[in-house]
Amino acid sequence: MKKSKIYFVGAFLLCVTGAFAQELSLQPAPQQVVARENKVNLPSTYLLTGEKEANPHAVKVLQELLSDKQSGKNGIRIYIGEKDDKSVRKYKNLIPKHDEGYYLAINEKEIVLAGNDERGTYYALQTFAQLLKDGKLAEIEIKDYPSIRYRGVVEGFYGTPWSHQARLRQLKFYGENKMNTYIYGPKDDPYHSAPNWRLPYPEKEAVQLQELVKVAGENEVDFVWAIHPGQDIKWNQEDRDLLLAKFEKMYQLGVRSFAVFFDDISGEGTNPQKQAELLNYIDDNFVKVKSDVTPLIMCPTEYNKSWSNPKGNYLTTLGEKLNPSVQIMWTGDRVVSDITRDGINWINERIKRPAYIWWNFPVSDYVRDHLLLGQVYGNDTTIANEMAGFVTNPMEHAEASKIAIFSVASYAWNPTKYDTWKTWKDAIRNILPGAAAELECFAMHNSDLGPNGHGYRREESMDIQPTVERFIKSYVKDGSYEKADFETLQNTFERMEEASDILLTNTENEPLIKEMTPWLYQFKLMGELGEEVLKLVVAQQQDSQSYFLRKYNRVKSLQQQMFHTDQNYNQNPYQPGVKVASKIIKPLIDEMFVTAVSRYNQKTGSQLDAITNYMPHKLVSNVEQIKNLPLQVKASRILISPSNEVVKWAAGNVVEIELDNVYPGQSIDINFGKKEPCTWGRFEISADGKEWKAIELAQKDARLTANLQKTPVKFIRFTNISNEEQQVYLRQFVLTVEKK
Ligand code: LTM
Repeated sequence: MKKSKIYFVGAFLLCVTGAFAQELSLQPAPQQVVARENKVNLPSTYLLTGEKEANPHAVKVLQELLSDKQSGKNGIRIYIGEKDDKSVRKYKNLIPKHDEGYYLAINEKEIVLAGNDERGTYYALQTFAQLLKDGKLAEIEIKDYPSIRYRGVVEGFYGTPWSHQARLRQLKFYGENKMNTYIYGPKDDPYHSAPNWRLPYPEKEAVQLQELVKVAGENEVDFVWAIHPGQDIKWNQEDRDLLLAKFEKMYQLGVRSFAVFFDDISGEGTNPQKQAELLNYIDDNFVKVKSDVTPLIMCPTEYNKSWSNPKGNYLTTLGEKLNPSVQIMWTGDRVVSDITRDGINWINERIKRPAYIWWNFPVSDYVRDHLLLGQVYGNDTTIANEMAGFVTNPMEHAEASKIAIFSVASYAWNPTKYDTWKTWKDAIRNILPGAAAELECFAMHNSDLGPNGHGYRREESMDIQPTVERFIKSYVKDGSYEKADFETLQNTFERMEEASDILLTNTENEPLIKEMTPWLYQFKLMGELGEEVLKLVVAQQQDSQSYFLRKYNRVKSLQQQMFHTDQNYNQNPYQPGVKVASKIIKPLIDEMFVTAVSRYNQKTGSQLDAITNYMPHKLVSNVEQIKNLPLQVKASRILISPSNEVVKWAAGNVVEIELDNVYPGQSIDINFGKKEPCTWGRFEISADGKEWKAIELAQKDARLTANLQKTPVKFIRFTNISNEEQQVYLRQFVLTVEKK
């Protein structure tokens, strides 16, 4: 009898070394693996049993995998099918009794691919595909199933919706990584949201949606179509009928899973009683009437703890009134937050069912100048039983989002075996095998979001953090540093340049490179800048004035080129520009530059400027959702970075901007997303922060404007002078001044 070992894969990977371990590096990690240490050579002939009854999508994958082999009587036996199929009946007891579970066995005589259900068989095939490398298979037995029932993606961000081609690629990717859900809900699709949610899709879009539904099915993904009617819904029979008519239209396109979103709305549409009535109506008159529609999903208006009114009864009303089969989405303790045990217990108690998690990462619609390519971490790995589903809201960059999506697939399938670092590296190798080292370098330094209104931050540049801390501490103190640290930094900058060049010319995944191109340009410049600043550090210490000046001029030129990239690429109206390596590397380079230049100035009596880019103006506010929003400067315009969600602005609360100097004011342009006359607010300006002058704003639709007629201004403020909380959107808040 051969020696066998039972491992739970995380431990297993630690125990087995060398090439064997590599080949068994399965993602997501299976629940249980029994591996023997010898290999099976897949012969050129096979004898397949069960292909007529088994899940056709699984059979198709198998046939593709065996396309270079022949069917023949003396070949290896392959059994494929679902638990009650004749082909795999004798293995029935070995198949995990879980939805989407499967049993997979490979030995010299036979291969068994047996699902507890159709999707289980399909997932057995996906694991088999990973094991099948160069026609060589490890002798292995796997019993596997997902820990979380629904796993996938909610395309629920603001910004340019994914293209049709991008979505088709995504669906294939989900199937390969055992994700079973794609929720279609791009905020900027007008037929998903107000005002056009009542209308059918135009022909072209309808045909594309039909194709997406079909391709989702082929990849064993539920295509969930979501509607977002809350901003202008009327609680009457006419709108109910219109909503059902729209669902019926989508049903005719093939959709069998539906969601209703009530997030980011204000006014009448937020009433929980009415929302519950509508959803139950849809559930009773549509979902349950059709025999083939999956349970309805809803996203509440209070979709995170920080927004739930402690004195209100919004969530408990939904919990009590909504039909038990309706799934309720939840983003955690905040809009953007990681899911904890306490947090999920808190919500489950109120909604009387396990929450369906809408995880707002790597979505970047509130930090659009950043790419979020870092690791997925922070979610509790022991709460699978407390949640109904886990879907990630991605970036508008579909391919670049795959790093996080791959990781979420791994987390949601088997959270207790989820390995953050390994999965991140595997994700990168999966997405760009030919330039994985370069993508790793780029992703390592493009992970954090920068300061943002949600206060959500991520680790970045972890590989060099200790070096950076040591170097800066000693260099700033007395100009000394370890040679090894200097060399590490030099290598890092060199690697950044190399990685950018190699990625920019990569042809393996063109859509990915296209999405990343502006950031790759910027990353290369950042690497060059780092190298030049290190040279500046040396030149300053060597007292070589002419060399120092040469390097100083080059640094200035690189800074200008970076400014140019920032001003000309990715010019969206929200957070325009291109930020890279902003958490560790940029501050390091800036600090080295400032220190070297001021020491040079001191020594030589020169007055070279040591300005890096900085924000000279300040935002001060006691409006919770505004106070952490970044300011931006675009030429002579100073703006508050807009926010996507409804802002709750309490009576008396203020938003104030303090400029670094007094400037002749040109204009103010504010948009709170409301057409009703803005009688609740007062706008004022001041040159000294003591004497304030109220300025009348002209209103056209939702825009509030005034010409400031060169009045000297250093401070501006907007106050809620009404007696009640206002619910508004911060679509635009721009002050324009005259700059010399
Ligand atoms: O998170 C939810 C439920 N809704 C919106 C999303 O559409 C948006 O992408 C994220 C991140 O900005 N925030 C939201 O409030």
